[in-house]
Amino acid sequence: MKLLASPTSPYARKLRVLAQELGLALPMEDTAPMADPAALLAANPLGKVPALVLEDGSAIIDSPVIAAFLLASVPGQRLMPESGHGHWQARTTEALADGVLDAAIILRFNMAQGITSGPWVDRQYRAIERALAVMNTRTGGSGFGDICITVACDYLSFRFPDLDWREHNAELAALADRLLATPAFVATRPPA
Ligand SMILES: N[C@@H](CCC(=O)N[C@@H](CS)C(=O)NCC(=O)O)C(=O)O
Repeated sequence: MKLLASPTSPYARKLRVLAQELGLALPMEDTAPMADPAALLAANPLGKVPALVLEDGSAIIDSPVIAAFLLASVPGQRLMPESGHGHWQARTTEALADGVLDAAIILRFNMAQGITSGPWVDRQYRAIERALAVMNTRTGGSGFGDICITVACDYLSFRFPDLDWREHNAELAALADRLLATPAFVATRPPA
């Protein structure tokens, strides 16, 4: 299997860290989504990375679905409970962290068009702030949830260096300090 992804995609980083922690080989094919390469559109008509292409040529798309697939590939994995309350809470933490990324990416597309203020922009910043505050209370819930949170926080550091998410979120800062030093996070650091 191979992951169509770009080295700066935070959704892909979540999967690349997860695969390393699960002991799975997940070769990445460097794919620039905005260029609409044929291989990506064949795997994902939405034209988004990451997309996972399996040995038989079929594809799995959307990072939460791909994450669920990777986790299910390793019976007995310890990164997320396979069922019950802990399972759904871990997936909710993933949705919160992915939502921070979604809002950040909306802001970036707006910035690229010169839009840096207005109600829609403010709404994204407020969503990010609220989600960070809730994630700050959810660290340590599961290994997978902690990966998702750390990926989202580090993406903010990467793309929004002026947004000081550490200031009011001490638990997030402590988590990120610990996880960002691990080999899987170091190996998937986005290129400058
Ligand atoms: N919900 C998707 C979001 C993926 C996404 O937005 N990827 C960005 C790159 S980080 C992309 O491919 N953007 C191109 C586009 O929106 O056309 C996931 O979790 O995989």
